[in-house]
Amino acid sequence: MVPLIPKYVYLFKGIKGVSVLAIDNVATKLILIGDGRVGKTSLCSHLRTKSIPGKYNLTVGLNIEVHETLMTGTAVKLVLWDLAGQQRFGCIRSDFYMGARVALIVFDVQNRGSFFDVKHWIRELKRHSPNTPFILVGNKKDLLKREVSTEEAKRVAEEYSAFYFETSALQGENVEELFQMATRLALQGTAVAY
Ligand SMILES: Nc1nc2c(ncn2[C@@H]2O[C@H](COP(=O)(O)OP(=O)(O)O)[C@@H](O)[C@H]2O)c(=O)[nH]1
Ligand SMILES: [Mg+2]
Repeated sequence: MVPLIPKYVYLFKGIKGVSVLAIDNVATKLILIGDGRVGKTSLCSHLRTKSIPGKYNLTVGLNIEVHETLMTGTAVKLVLWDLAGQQRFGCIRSDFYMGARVALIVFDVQNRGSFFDVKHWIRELKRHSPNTPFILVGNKKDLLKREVSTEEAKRVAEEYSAFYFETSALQGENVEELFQMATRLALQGTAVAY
């Protein structure tokens, strides 16, 4: 009986391997936009330990990372497009927006200017990719000296029928929930059950 055990395990691994391959091609593009230093890269970093190594492309000033997640049993590759520099709205190439299934528009709750610029980022997203849904993200919620209240940010999100999340990329608060919701939005209208 002993030699049968490794054989059985091998067969089981084989079946598992096939099923993983079958669902492996569910990939979806997420972009992060917002002023510099609001925490876009930090939000991605929080997911990094669970991510497979992504591509770092200096030429176009982009960090592209792949984060694997599960949506009710289906493996999904969330491809995160994060600008490597401190680009301003109006300066970003249109191929950055192309094919984006969901966008995170991030501001810093301690920086009123970054909240003010949210409207410009929304306009830019609508211009390049009018059908891409977005989530408004107020980051650095761990900081006590706020310049933007939750109510105020919620009102802007409601204006565009968007979700609003408050996160702390530093402490990891609400980050997992944010990306789960983003994945849900990204997969809307695809054949994947979630
Ligand atoms: N207190 C606090 N600092 C943060 C948070 N997220 C990012 N930071 C800090 O803000 C700075 C800019 O973050 P970064 O992720 O590079 O911003 P990006 O330019 O939007 O990608 C860094 O010094 C981070 O450590 C947060 O949630 N709370
Ligand atoms: Mg960055």
